Amino acid sequence: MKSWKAPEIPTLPGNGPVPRLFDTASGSVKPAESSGIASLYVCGITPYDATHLGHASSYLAYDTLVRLWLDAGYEVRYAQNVTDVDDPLLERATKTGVDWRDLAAEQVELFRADMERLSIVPPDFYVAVTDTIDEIADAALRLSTSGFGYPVDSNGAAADLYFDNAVAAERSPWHLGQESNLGRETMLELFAERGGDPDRPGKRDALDPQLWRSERPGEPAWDSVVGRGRPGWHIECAVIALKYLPSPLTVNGGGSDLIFPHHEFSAAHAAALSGESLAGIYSHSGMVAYQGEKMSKSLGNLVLVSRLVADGVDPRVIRLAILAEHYRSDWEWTDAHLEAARARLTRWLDWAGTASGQDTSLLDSLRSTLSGDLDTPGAVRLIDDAVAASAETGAGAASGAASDTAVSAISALLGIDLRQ
Ligand code: 5CA
Ligand code: ZN
Repeated sequence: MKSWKAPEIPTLPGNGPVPRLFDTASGSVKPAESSGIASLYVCGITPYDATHLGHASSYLAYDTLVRLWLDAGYEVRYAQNVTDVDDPLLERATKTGVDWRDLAAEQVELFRADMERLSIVPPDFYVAVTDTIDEIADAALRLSTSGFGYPVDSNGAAADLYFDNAVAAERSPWHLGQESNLGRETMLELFAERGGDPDRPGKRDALDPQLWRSERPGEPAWDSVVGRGRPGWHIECAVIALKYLPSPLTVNGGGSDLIFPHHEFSAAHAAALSGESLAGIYSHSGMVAYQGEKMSKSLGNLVLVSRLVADGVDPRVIRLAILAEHYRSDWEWTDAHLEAARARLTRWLDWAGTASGQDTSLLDSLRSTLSGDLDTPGAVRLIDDAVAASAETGAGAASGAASDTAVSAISALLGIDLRQ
């Protein structure tokens, strides 16, 4: 599937350090390094109610990682999916009386436009689940025939397929909790909340996730080697990651609401399929709230990128408002964030208008700050300080005066183009 237009990234002198990134599985900050290509899989949208600021903050976090990898001199390979067949999408389509395919296509188009406006580096592989059904069914079959999967009867319909967590713990480099480090009680709660079915009779364990759902009346279904039906959620991302990227991934990323069950079981399926861990680092971005609760499609408390832009907000202001928060923190969007970012952009633009010369001092400090777990608020402070110092003292590199190199660094590393 086509992705979107890539932003222009200026070339900077020299290379930055390899970025370090917090890994949920080990609970530590680790170098996001690779001996070959740096590979990244980021979970994409379920295409309805796109693109809200929570989505934007998650894709912006991994955009920053890609920019730092490129600056470090790495070749990057990046894949992202679109969950274009899933219960919540089907429910929304039914409720609003539109065809689920039309809803998905329209929302993916809006998402692409928003990503382009926000200067987010596109994935090399932008992959719809509905274009990958055969590979996912093949993987479900392989898992079943090799003892990792088993059927569960479904009231007259053909059986559904489930993944056997206990077998995987014995026979693959994965065990339940490896990625999330959660206790069973918490897992059971989150599993029920986030699309799982702990109480389904016939499962060997309440937390075994579904690999394949056989056709139900009124639901989309595809003919496949495991019968007519559609894929389970976690196997989709495992199969797309394994198909398009070298294994193990350097980084598997997404919002923290995906830590369990989604990334735990994507890791499980991938380990059973490939014999290797899915990723070296499991990275998660924090949740953006609005009006006191997590911004979510189900609650409807959304601020859409396209709405802000239609209201005349410069996309750089949206980007800057999000970058001022650390990607791992949970925070609440308010109009004050927008106002602060608007004023900041104005100050930065005035400063950049006076740029001259190739002084690299700000570039050096941005590189070293950002490489510490994507510290964008720290980077924003560095630029604020330079701008403030230059306003006070007038001239001279040490006084924070703008250089052409500094302006290019802000564009390449933070994606804020101050030259227009
Ligand atoms: N299609 C699946 C992943 S395979 C999915 O979670 N789609 S989504 O549309 O619900 O979310 C897309 C991405 O945005 C996910 O990484 C999710 O964690 C992130 N996200 C959703 N809501 C928020 C929020 N309020 N704040 C931050 N990130 C969010
Ligand atoms: Zn996913």
